[in-house]
Amino acid sequence: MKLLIASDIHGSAYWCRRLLELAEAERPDWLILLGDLLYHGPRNDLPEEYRPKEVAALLSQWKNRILAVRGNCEAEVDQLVLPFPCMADYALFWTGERYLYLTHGHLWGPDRLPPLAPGTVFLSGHTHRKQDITVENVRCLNPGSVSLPKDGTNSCLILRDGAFSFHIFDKERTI
Ligand SMILES: [Mn+2]
Repeated sequence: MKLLIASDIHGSAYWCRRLLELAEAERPDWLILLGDLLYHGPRNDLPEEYRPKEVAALLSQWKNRILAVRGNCEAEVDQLVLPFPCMADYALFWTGERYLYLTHGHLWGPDRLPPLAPGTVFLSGHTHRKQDITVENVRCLNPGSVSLPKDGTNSCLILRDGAFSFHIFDKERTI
């Protein structure tokens, strides 16, 4: 099982293309998106090539391979333009080895964990900062933000052969 896990695209067509280019190369079983897909949100600057309609069209090409949860910037109308479910507050995903609890991060986070079965990995975005910490025996991972990082590097997360690793995008590429 290979998973590509990303969060906080925030309507950037450029970074959405970079993410999908990586997905084409990695061929994950699932592309997991932890919310804040289309809109920049009032607290953020506009990301590079801010074009929500184009992001919706790009993500639609991966509709059968995307598992998404709702971010705090998602609007009800998003479900009308995205051909995969995007409005759930959380999802549980079985990798074949363990459960992943997937959520955006504004409702639950490493400092406010939901009740989890032992061994479950907690995955959230929202802070736009990469994180890999263990809280009360729960591993908590954050892929950072694809488009608007607050820790200096645009990033996502890959689960490959049972191990998580961060993917850091190099910045200076046109696509
Ligand atoms: Mn966000």
